[in-house]
Amino acid sequence: MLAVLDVSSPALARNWASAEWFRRRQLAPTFADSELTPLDKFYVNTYDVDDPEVDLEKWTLTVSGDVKRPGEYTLAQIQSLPKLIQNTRHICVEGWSAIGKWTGTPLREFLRRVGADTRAKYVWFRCADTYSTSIDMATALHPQTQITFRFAGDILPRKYGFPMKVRIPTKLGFKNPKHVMELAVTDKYLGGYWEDQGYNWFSGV
Ligand SMILES: Nc1nc2c(c(=O)[nH]1)N[C@H]1C(S)=C(S)[C@@H](COP(=O)(O)O)O[C@H]1N2
Ligand SMILES: [Mo]
Repeated sequence: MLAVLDVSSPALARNWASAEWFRRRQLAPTFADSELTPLDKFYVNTYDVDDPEVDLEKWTLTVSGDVKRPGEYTLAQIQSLPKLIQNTRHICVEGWSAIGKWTGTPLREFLRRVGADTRAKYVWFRCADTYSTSIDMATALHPQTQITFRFAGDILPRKYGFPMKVRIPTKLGFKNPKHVMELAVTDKYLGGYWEDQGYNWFSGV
């Protein structure tokens, strides 16, 4: 059964108001279209496979943990949320960076719709290629943290994370999960693929 996307509460609104503090102080730079990295210079980085061959017919985003409306969300449901286009820089620890145009919905808007408990410490992501990462709640509520389904004006290409990635311009590249299958709101520290191998968990830019 599909969960329903709506409803807000004053308690959650207070939490988002406190997230304003974060918004005012730390916005990642944004760029003009003329500054976008040419697509043939936009690297693909994966620890294993570039395309885990997600079947869109079967794909849903599983939402679990401390949320009022857990369950399976379709891409159509997520795409019906307010959209935001951002030109931001992706920085990989392996020594490359690139400026891209990403379209999606603020993650905080989605968290609001699913009734996430924003007092929880973390949001954890599981990907189709078994990659994973997790972020602090303040970053999840940051206005530039985006559920992304379009890149450079097109459907997100498979090698860049089809059907959905989470774009976090305030974090290093490895904390931007591609091919996301599950999102969990939790107080439990669940680390991530590279984090478990010693990469700094916070890794802000
Ligand atoms: N599912 C998944 N997401 C991932 C990775 C991965 O291997 N699998 N690699 C990370 C790393 S290290 C980087 S730099 C970026 C690369 O994103 P891009 O291939 O879209 O440029 O994806 C991140 N997200
Ligand atoms: Mo990376």
